[in-house]
Parts: sequence; structure tokens; C-alpha cells
Amino acid sequence: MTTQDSWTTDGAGVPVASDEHSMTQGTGGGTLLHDHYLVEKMAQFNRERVPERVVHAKGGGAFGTFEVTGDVSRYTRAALFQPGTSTRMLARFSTVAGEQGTPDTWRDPRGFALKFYTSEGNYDLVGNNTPVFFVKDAMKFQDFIRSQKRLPDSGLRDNDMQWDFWTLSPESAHQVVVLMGDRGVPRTWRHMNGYGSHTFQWVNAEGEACWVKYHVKTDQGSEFLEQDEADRIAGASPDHHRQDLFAAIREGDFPSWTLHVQIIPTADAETYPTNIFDVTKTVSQKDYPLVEVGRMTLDTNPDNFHAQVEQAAFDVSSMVPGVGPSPDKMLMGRIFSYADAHRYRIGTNYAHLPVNAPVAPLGTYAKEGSMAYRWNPPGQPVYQPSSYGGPVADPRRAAEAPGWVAGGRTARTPYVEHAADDDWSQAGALVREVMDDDARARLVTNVSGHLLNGVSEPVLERAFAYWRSIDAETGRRVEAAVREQKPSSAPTTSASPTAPGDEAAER
Ligand code: HDE
Repeated sequence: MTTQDSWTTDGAGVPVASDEHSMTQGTGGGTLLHDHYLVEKMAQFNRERVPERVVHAKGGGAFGTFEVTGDVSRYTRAALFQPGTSTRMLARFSTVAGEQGTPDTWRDPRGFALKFYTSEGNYDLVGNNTPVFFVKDAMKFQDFIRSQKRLPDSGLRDNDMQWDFWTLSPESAHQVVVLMGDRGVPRTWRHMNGYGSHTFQWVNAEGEACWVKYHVKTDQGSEFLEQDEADRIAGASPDHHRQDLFAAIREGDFPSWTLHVQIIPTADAETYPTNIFDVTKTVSQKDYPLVEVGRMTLDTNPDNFHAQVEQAAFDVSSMVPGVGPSPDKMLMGRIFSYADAHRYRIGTNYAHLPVNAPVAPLGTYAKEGSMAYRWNPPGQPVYQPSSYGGPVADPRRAAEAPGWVAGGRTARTPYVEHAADDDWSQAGALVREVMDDDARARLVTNVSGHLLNGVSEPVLERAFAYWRSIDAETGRRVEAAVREQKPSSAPTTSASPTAPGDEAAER
């Protein structure tokens, strides 16, 4: 006797007679259209998917708590960063270029998206596991992503396309070193750091501003997978990272990360050797050391993956009082794009979904639209100004709002370069000063393996020049490793071909 604790119903709660047999005209006769339950099952099934994220499609997440452990109140008024504050949150980790069914252990940056349900509204810090990015202007992002995805005719991914884009966009060098190095395949999501990547602004209770960069450092220690291990796991266990996080939390092994910030005085932005708003660059921790803010611990698995992870909507625009953007052109683009993506993917009222809804009191006049199931108190006016009450905007917020002074005629130009603003130095320093010999050896293996997989001659030659511009020795080793297996087809010439930035190799 099977135990049962309830009766099957249709979507309207009406009990159903069978989950086995369609209704027919007599036994074995034609199926009847008024078998609405059969129709409902098939129609609902056809509509079970929401469009996957156009990037960061494959991921997983969990809920947890952020607890302030430091005191940064002199830098920001944000409630969630005040000493003694504890805030529930959601984290979602992801790969970037792969579709939903792709392996977790492909080489790729990892999304590191955090949603804090704060008393002043949701604060969404939507970062990656890398402090930099491939491009510095939102205008290039779509092209960059398309070069990482699939060819229009074969529908196949293509390393030639990837290296063609990267070697023609030298600003990508720093992030490509991160990608091709050990951080390109974290052992698990628990063993990787997160970064806000951009420079943001904090404003304290007195209205004084500073610039900040977020570092979310894993308390589990950074660990990575070597390429052959990553490839093996990709075949044996494509959902390896998702499985690891779910199992760790289920078994009470709650992963945690410690949030730090670099505090940069507003005035320093002008004079700092690099442009602190250029997301292809980091800011030295020697100049601006890490300041501890708090600890996030993930302790609750989703009850429903679709409702709470697939439909989670992280808004880069969602910044609480005391936190603001900076004039980073990538951040500016993202502030528009995320809510637009959610409206397309999930619907106008995506913020009504429990996973996206704030815990803070709501005073919005936005109303109706598809699937709306939240509304304002019946007597409340639907407009402002109104002589009948209703929420009003708080003019004090205008005075304390983050911001910056800017001017000049409209233009479409690259950033004005600071003294040390080149595309190769930080990438080269990462290879020479941060990596040890073993890490450099793995970097050469990863890069040459990637280049040997379908990259055409002209792009190969540019890639060798690109790596020589990053670090001459690494460039030489990459070329030797590739040429050992793929001798050059070009007639030997005395001068190796130039590529963007090749002059850097002589430095
Ligand atoms: Fe994203 N990004 N992005 N991105 N991104 C999206 O929003 C976009 C960038 C990141 O777990 C999309 O809901 C633009 C940098 C994460 O749900 C989309 C630009 C960084 C996630 C989008 C960038 C990120 C996304 C796709 C350049 C690290 C997953 C679906 C201007 C600092 C969040 C969606 C989650 C998702 C736009 C570049 C991180 C299309 C326009 C830089 C972690 O809106």
C-alpha cells in the first residue's frame, strides 16, 4: 500500500481522475479535446522554461547571512555595513559563456552575484571571481561575448574567434592572463574569491564620499583544477560545482567569505598612476590596503531551483543609500542592462517574486502589468504630487546621493590615459610577480593547448606577439610549445610579425 498524503489536482485545485489515461470516445476511441487536464499538462510543459541568461546561464546558488565584523561607518552610511548588523542574502555563482547544460568546470570567469535583502532595499553586488574584465567600455561587451560563444554557421565554439578578438583588443590582456591561469577553473565555488571589479562610491552620514573596491575572499582558501582534471570532471560530472555547493550546505559544511574593501580618497582618482575607473586594471593593495567589513556565510539551499535561482534577478542598479556608482563605462552600461534583461527574461514584475522582493517597506507607484500580485493599500493615490497622501520622495537623499563632477562636450573617445595606463604592465606583473614557476608552467600549458585547438596561422602569430607583449619569456615559451606540435607554415623571415602592443615586448 503506497502512502499518500494528498490528491492530485489541476492548476485550479480541482481533483483529477488520472495521471495515466487520456479521456477517449469509448475505449480506444479518439482523444477528447475537453480533456482539459491533458491539455493543461501538455500546454504547461511547453512553457516550463524561462529564457536562460544570455550570459552566466549555467550556475547555482544559496541563501545565507552577511554579518558586519569590522567598522566602516566612517566611510559609508549604508545600513547593511553598520557594526553589529546582520543581513540575509542570496549568492549565485556561474560561468559566463556556457549555456545552461554546459560543464561547470570549463575554463571561464565565474559570476559571483550577491543580493543583500537590507532594511533600506536590496543591495545587489554583481561581481565575478576576477578583479578585472576583458574590455573597458560597454560598447564592446556584446562583441566580446559573441566572440566567446558560437559561430553563426556551424553553431560551434571557436578558439580562433576568441583569440582573434583578444589579440585585436589588447585591453583584454590582464583578464586573459587571469582566465588562462589557475583562477580560470576554480576547484569549487567555495574555493574562489569574488570581486566587485568596478570602483564604486561610498558616502558616510556626513555626506563625505570615497571610492571603494570590493574583495570577497574565500575563507576556504583558493583552490583550482588543472586543465586535464577539469576536462575529466566536465565529462564525468558536468554539474560538479552546483553539486558541491548543494551537498556542502546540506551536510552543514557552510562556506563563508570575508568581505574587504580598498578605500580610495576621492581626490586620488585624478592623480593615481592608472585610471581607477578602468575595469581592466586593479588598484595596488600596497597603496590602498584591504579593510575588513564582514563575513558572508551560505547556510540555506534553495527549496526550488527554478523559482529561487533560475528566476533570481540581480540588478547592478540596485544600490542602497551610502553606496553609489562611479564613472566606469562598463558599470554605466550594466546599470541599464540587468533590469532590462530581467524584464525580458522573467517579466515586468520580476521584483514581485519572493526571491527578488525586498524586505524593506515598499513605497513604489509602479503598478499592474503581467503577473502583478502585489499592490498598494486600497486608499493610496496612484500618483504624486497628491493631496490625498501616499509615499513621497525624500529630498534629503538628493543631497547625500553619491556623484562626481564632470563636464565637457559630448564625445566618443577612449579614457584619458594616466601615466601608467598601458594594456600590458599589470598583465605582465601578474605573470612575473604573482605567479610562481609552477603557475607559469601551467599558464603556458593552458595557453598553448588552447591555441593548438583550431587557431589559424595569422591569429596564432598575433597571439605569440600578444603574449610577448605581456611577458617576453612567456611569449617565447607559448610559441615554442605551439610550434613544437604545429610548425609554422609561413616562410621564415628575420623579423617576427608585429601585433598591437608588440613594442611592449622590447620593454
Ligand atoms: Fe554581466 N550581465 N554584463 N557582467 N553579469 C548579465 O544579466 C552585462 C559584466 C555578471 O547570477 C546579464 O540577468 C553588460 C561584468 C554576472 O543572475 C546581462 C556588461 C561583470 C551575471 C549582463 C556586463 C558581470 C551577469 C545576463 C558590460 C563582473 C549573472 C543575464 C557593460 C563585474 C548574474 C542577466 C546572475 C549577467 C550585462 C559585464 C557579472 C546581459 C552589458 C564586468 C555575475 O544583463
